[in-house]
Amino acid sequence: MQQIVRNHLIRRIFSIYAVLMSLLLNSALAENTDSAVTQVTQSQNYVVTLTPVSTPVEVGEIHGWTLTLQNREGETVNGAVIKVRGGMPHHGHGFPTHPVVSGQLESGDYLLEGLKFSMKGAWVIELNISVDGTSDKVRFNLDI
Ligand SMILES: [Cu+2]
Repeated sequence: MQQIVRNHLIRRIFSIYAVLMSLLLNSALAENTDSAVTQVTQSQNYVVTLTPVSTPVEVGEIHGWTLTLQNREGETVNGAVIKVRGGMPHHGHGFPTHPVVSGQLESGDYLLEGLKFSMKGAWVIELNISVDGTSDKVRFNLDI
């Protein structure tokens, strides 16, 4: 009788463990997709999505982001020149590094390199996007 009770307990503990593990896995996956951020540019020419190359985005580490640039029809925009600015407006300082958009990847995405958040808090990333001599701007507010 005791053996049956013990087996039942063990099975119960394992099923609780399995449920907990799947919850943890799901929240990790959700976190991954949540870290991508999308904004429409000021003049509404483009839709820009920033996705960290790896998560979590740690304070004090240099990391890269992929930048997806699409027009209003959802088509990839090629040959854009993208300048990066930003910092912490509430603290009156910029980035501790000089992040750049180095070029376009084979996938059509752009790579934003050298970004570092030197402390926790509210950060802003501003992108100036020039395509064939026409410029547009977009601003991302990130809570790091
Ligand atoms: Cu600061």
